[in-house]
Amino acid sequence: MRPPLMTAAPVLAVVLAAALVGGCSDGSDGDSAAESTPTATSTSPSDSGASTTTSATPEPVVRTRVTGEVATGLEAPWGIAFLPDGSALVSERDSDRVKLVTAAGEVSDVGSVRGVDGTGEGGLLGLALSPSYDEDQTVFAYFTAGDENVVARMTYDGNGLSDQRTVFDGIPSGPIHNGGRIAFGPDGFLYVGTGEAGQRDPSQDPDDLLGKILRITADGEAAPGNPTEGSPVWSLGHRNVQGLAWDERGRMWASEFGQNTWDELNRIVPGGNYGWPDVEGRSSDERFRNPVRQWHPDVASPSGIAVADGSVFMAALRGERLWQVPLEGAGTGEPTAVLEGEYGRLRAVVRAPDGALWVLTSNRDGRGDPAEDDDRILRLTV
Ligand SMILES: [Ca+2]
Repeated sequence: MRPPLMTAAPVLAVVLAAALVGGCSDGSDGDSAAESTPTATSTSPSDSGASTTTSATPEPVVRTRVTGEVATGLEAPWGIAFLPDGSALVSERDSDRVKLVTAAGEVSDVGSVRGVDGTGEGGLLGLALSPSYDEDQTVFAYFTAGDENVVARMTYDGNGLSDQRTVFDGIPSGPIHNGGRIAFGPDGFLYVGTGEAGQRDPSQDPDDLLGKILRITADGEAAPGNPTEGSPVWSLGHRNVQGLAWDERGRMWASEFGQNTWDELNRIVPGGNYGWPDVEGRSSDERFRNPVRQWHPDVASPSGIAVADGSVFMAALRGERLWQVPLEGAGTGEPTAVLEGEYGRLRAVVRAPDGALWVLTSNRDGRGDPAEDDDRILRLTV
């Protein structure tokens, strides 16, 4: 099932490489350096099977391993937001319910989100906690409401959900590719990953909300300082963004589903055009920003991402594994994978307040092969 455990030597090499940031030979700024580094392709086009093996050796099992199951018996959990006390709110895509999961593994129901009406990949998707939750007890949710996807805010007072109010709407929905991840950035604004809802043209249209990363205020207005004043669009040319995270240097990362050839991990810059549908994965077209890493969909199909311990972690649905992409200077080190085939489809990964990673499985989303205890939340130490 897995290659034998490796020694700590590769890990040491990663640490050393990270310590030698100043010694990187490219000497240029992050994006262009990463994009022009030949080794920044995780899999070569001709050998996805072989490269899977290559990528899995050495595995970072010395550093990242499952230390427990926080919860079981969930139904297609999708979004997760940690509360100040270390418990988490978790959305279930198809039940419209929000669950409270404590660090000790107790699961309770805190209520439903009103107006969720989604089919296929739609439903109750991302959750995010207000940066000033201690004062306002506000939680944000992204969900499908019939023919559109919306962002709503509501109050969670420790017992239940109330005062629900839609703050952003009009994102067309579809049976596939509804995006759905939302997250507050270090700047205090809410970032929203949308999909293209199965349509090709909207991603390159700056006036269309599909195929974008949006940046809005807590009241749903276009955030000040966006590339086009008054527009919520932060970046364009995306296909289906379901993972958003920032590293310790404040750089923004996003995962994205490709069509048939390349899934992507992108470094997001304001106004950046990431190519879809004109290009999938890397290209030499200077109009578009290249992914920092790319994978074939059979080993990836990425949803949520998180940054922890100097790496981007990426939950893979079809790939049924957790990718770890070490951040090294201006670029990234060779990705490695853990949990390959062990827990099925993985929907989200998030860093808990205690530093552990929580990983949500997605085996009851209609495409998985659920075990009796699915879906689960796994706890990993990094
Ligand atoms: Ca792209």
